[in-house]
Order: sequence, then structure tokens, then C-alpha cells
Amino acid sequence: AAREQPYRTSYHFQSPRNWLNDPNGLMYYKGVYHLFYQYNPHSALFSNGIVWAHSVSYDLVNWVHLNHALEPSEPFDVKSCWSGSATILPGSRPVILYTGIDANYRQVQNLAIPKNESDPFLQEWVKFSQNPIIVPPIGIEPDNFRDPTTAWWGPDGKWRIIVGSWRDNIGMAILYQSDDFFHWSKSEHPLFTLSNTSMWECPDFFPVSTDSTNGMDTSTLNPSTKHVMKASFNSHDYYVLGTYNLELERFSPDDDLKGASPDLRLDYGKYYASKSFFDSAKNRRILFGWVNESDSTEDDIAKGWSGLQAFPREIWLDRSGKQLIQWPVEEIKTLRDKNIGVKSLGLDGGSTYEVSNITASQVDVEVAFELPKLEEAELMDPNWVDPQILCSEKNASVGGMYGPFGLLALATKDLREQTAIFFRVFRGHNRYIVLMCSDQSRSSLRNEIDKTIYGAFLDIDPQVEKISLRTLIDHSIIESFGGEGKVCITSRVYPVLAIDEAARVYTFNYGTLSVRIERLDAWSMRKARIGPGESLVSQC
Ligand code: DQQ
Repeated sequence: AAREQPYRTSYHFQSPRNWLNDPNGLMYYKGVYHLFYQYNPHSALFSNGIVWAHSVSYDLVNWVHLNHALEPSEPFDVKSCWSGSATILPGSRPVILYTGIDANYRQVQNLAIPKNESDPFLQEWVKFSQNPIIVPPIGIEPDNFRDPTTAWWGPDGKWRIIVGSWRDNIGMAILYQSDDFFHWSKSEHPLFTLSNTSMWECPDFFPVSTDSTNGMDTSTLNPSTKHVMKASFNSHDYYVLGTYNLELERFSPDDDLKGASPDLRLDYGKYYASKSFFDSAKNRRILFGWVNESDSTEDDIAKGWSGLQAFPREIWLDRSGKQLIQWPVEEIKTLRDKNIGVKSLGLDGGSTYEVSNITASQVDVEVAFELPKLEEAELMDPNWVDPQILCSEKNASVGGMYGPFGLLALATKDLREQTAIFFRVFRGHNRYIVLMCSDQSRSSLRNEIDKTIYGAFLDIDPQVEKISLRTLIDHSIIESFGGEGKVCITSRVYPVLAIDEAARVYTFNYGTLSVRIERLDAWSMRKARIGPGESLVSQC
């Protein structure tokens, strides 16, 4: 029988019901991963009264829901407990900084500490009696001041955080410093600003290693680090790489930021309010992000829930030093069940090939393509500067020379429903240009949902590298990683027919030139155990 809730996920984190948004306060503490998140206990929609829901995990895959960690209760957060971060102070003492919406709808920054530090689940939190610890500074509207980051510590003995803000069309990361974590003073100038953006939400600021893929504690600052300044604005998560000068209290971007917004995004699809943390157990930095629905408010009410967390990604600096790489954390492999492997398969122009005998609505697919006659790729038009527009104009049904080729996810046998994740390769002036697209336009027979086509240029040289794609398909979410994690595109889809057992997955090539699948591996995915503690015990 068809499931009543075909869009609920099997291995992507979601709450049992109601509205969920930003991940908050991520940390690894005494052997346990903590995920807090923005949650509305009363409805499937966003409203006043947002709390910090709390779930814990030993492996970032299976999660137990605990009681809410922070709920509106005091004048300094009575309207909502909005986003914030955790910092683990020396001596293994976790602290949360979060934004409270106070009785006058001002955004103020508050502090909370665990009631019992010896409880690895950190189930109870105590709000500091002298909250708020930071109020909106003069010149900043009180509703444009939120989302404190994880703090970092300098050799001068001071703690630092940034808080997202906006003024006169300029987005900014306002810097605060403290000796004791309770008293904070604003620095003379913001750590970084960017013109022509909307309000900077959920900033994140962290070091990445220039000579290894290991993650670093947020306070690490040495000659082999670069810094990442990330912020959520204009509906996307953007980041800039640069140098952090602690003495001058400046972050200087590596590249000239020509346009209004930088072109590097953590994800080119639906993905927002992400936040990273350092996992000291495995020396890596991990990123969580919120993936909103693409259907309507009425649908959210009917489903009784809204919002997912993207699968946690490990994040590090690419060898080029010019961008970040993201990859699903290795623990995902514990969910892999039956494998289907294909080696060296030619895909002629106009062909599809079904990856059969797997649970296509719940699958992890990796595929790498070879292009034997690159020089025959069609010419790149220098006017094609916007990859998203290019993907929309040349959607999956528009044939080219090299491409579109890739995967058809959550597809029906007649392909009336399908989400195409695909590539096109063009010949540029002195290099090849690879375009990666995620085309939702035919993802559902229903019309009244957001079917925006997403796209990005993938910075690889197809003369020396295979064009690879990894796609995590999970009922209503499709997370794709191109070029071994150089470009991520996440989308939400709501097929009417291609659900559960009726869903299929194909590789396809609608270009004129043949491509070759060097290898393809697909794994049926088991369901992760995500639920309240009692329900998990009874499942065992
Ligand atoms: N969501 C929170 C805010 C944040 C926004 C409220 C970003 O703190 O700026 O739920 O999605």
C-alpha cells in the first residue's frame, strides 16, 4: 500500500512532526554528537515561540530526540529562541550563545550552560541570570542583529565571536571580544562587510588547513591555515576564502569580490543557514545545513511537518586553495545495503540505462563519466555567464554535443516524472568548461510547487579528470556532489507517481556524442534510526 507520507525521508534527519529550520549549537562532547535545531512545537509553519530542539548521536547517522534544550521563558527570549552556536571552553565546558527575541522583539544575545556537565547528553540547560549579554549596538536596527558564532580564542587571551547584521544595504559580521565569556565589547569595525546583500544570517568563521584535509579547532591560527567567512543571505549560503589577521581584527578575502555577491556557494540548490563544527574525535570539520520544503504552506500543514537537515558533510580546502570540498561523512556507509556495480558502459547519444534491483527512492549513487573526443565539444558562448540561467535554458530535454548526461532520479518508467542531475561540457577559449545542473522542472506531475532549475560551473579539467557525480536520493530530497565534492546541489521534489517502489533511477545521455560510464556504484540505503529514545529501544 502506498505510504501516507511518501515525502518523509529515511536517512536524512527530520523531526517527528512540525516545523524545523536552522541547525544550531553543533558539537562533539564526551563521545556524543549534539544537534540542536530551530523548531516550532506548535505547528508545521514558522511562527513566534521557536525553541531549540535537541537530538544526539554516536555516529551522525542515527539520532535520538531529547527534550527541548531552550524554550522561550524569560524577558530576554520570551518571543523565541533563535539561532546560535556552541563553544567548548577549556576544561571541557560547553556553552551556548543564542539569539533571544525579547519582549520588545529586539534581537539580543544570550548565554546558557549545561545544568550537569557530567551528563554526556547535556539534557538540561540553564540560562544565565544576567542575560542578555549583548544588546543591539547603536546604529543597528534591533531586528538585524542575530546568530552568534562559535567563539575562538586568541593568543592575547581574548575570546571572539561574530554576530550577523545589516545596515544601509551592507551585510556584516560584527566582531565582539571578551576576557571572561560574560562581558563582551564590540570591536571598532566589523570583521567583514559586503555591499548589496540582504541581512547576514547564520555567519560562520573557521580555519581550514592549506596542507591537509583534516579539520581544525575554530581557534587554530597558524601559517598553514586559511579562513572561511560564510554567511546566509539572498536565499543562499555564500562563502569567501581569505586571511584572518587577529591583531588588526580583519578578514581579507583572497580574491577581488567583483560583483555584489561572491560566486562561491556551499550549495547551489536549496540549502540555507548552515553551520560547521570541529569534530575532535576524527579531526574533521563537519557542516550541517537546513533544507526547506519546495511545496506550499498548505502542503506543509497537510503533511504536518516541514524542513530537513542535509546529510552532514565533511568540509575541507581543495588542493587549489580556491574553494572548499564537501563530502557526506563516511559514517553514511553504515547504511549501505545491496550494491549494484557497472563498469565500462558506453552510453550512446539519446540513450538511458536503468540501474535496476535497488531501492531507487532511497539510494546512494556514484558514477564517473569519460568523454573520449573532448575536442568535439560545442563552443562556449562567452555570454553564458550565469550557470543557473544556462541550466534553465538548456534544461535536461535540450540535446547538445557533450551533454546533457547524468542521472535521472525519482523517475517513472515512462520518464514523465524525473529529476535530472546532469553535466554539459563546452569548449572555451583555452580550456573546457563543465556545467552541472539539477533540473526539477519535470520532478512532479503537480504544478503548484517550486521547480526552479539549479546550476553551477564545476572547476575541473575534463582532459585529466573524470566527470564524477554522487547523488543521495531519499524520497523527497536529492543531494548531488559533482567533481568529488566541488559543487553541491540539493533539491526537494514531490513526485506523484515516482514514489517508494515505483521510483526508478537511470543514467542517461541526451547529447549527440557518446560518453562512457567508467564505473557506477549504487547502494540501496537502509533506514537510519531517528526517533525518541523509547521508540528506538523498542525497534532493537
Ligand atoms: N533563522 C533563525 C534566525 C536566523 C534564520 C530563526 C535563518 O536566527 O537568522 O529561526 O534561517
